[in-house]
Amino acid sequence: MAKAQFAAETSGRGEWVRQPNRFTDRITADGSSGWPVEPGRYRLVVSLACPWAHRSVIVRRLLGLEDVLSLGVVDPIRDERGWRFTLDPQGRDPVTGIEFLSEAYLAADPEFQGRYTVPAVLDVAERRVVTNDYPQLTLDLSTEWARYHRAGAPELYPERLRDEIDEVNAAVYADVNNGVYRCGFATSQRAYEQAYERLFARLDQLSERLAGQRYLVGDTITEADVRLFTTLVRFDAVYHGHFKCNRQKLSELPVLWAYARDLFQTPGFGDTVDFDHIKRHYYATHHQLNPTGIVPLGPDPSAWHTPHGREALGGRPFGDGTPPA
Ligand SMILES: N[C@@H](CCC(=O)N[C@@H](CS)C(=O)NCC(=O)O)C(=O)O
Repeated sequence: MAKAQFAAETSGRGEWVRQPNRFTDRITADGSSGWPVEPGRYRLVVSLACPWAHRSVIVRRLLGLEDVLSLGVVDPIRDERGWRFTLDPQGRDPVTGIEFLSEAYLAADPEFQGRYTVPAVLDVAERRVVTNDYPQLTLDLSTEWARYHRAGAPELYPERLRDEIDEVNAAVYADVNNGVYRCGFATSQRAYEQAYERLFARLDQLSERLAGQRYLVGDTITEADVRLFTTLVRFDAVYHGHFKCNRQKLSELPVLWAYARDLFQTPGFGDTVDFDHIKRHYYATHHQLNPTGIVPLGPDPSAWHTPHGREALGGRPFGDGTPPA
């Protein structure tokens, strides 16, 4: 991230303030937005390092949308031009032909001056961004794309639980998903301490909630679990050290650690995690936090596969549906 941009997202009190999502068009079943759901028309571009993008990778897989919405993965290391397709042959995304994600942002708005962020959904033919609105994106995959879900896809955003899911998501976003960034990117002691207190107070509250129930809302996995998982799975690998979220490690918070392992071992979750991309991205691109760019070797990821015992709480991960293949 460029220094100037970093400064632009820091308040006078040293608090990190995230930029709004600029492209908020929606892809809809009835096409009323001008962007109809259509197999093969769009491409989801993600970094496997990014927790916001990771949500969409999990939801796409849980719902079985792989053949309908293709996936482009950028190099975890950005240069000053932003996310690159350097993992692909000739350094180009094989479907859209672009080298940098910025090309798709500037095709949508030549005046755009914000950060070129993942996840982004591109219109393949026009090679332009349709949306980078990551919170709406996963909800739309659950609802607007329903016609193309696999048989047995779980209901991640069931109508009867939406209010409760939205409420949990709002708190988890403010204090946990974005809270770790507010710790890591704070530029004053006070802003860091406030973010840290809020983060761990919320984690304590979530521990209490999850002590007696297997999932956050209802008795099956939902969008709420997806959103909490993507932060928890990065916690010990990057947030604990790099972002100074270090009251405890996740692995020292028994309820949340078991909950996170339970999800990790659920098809669609752990099989979408790439610790190499995660660690290299955070430690090697935030130069203001880690000027040497050295990437730590630990922690040992094998602990994610140990028994969690959460089956004893009941719950039916996929409800009446089935796990993805
Ligand atoms: N779109 C949101 C969230 C997505 C986001 O922050 N993605 C990060 C990766 S985790 C990104 O793409 N950053 C690019 C950059 O900072 O230049 C935002 O602008 O803050």
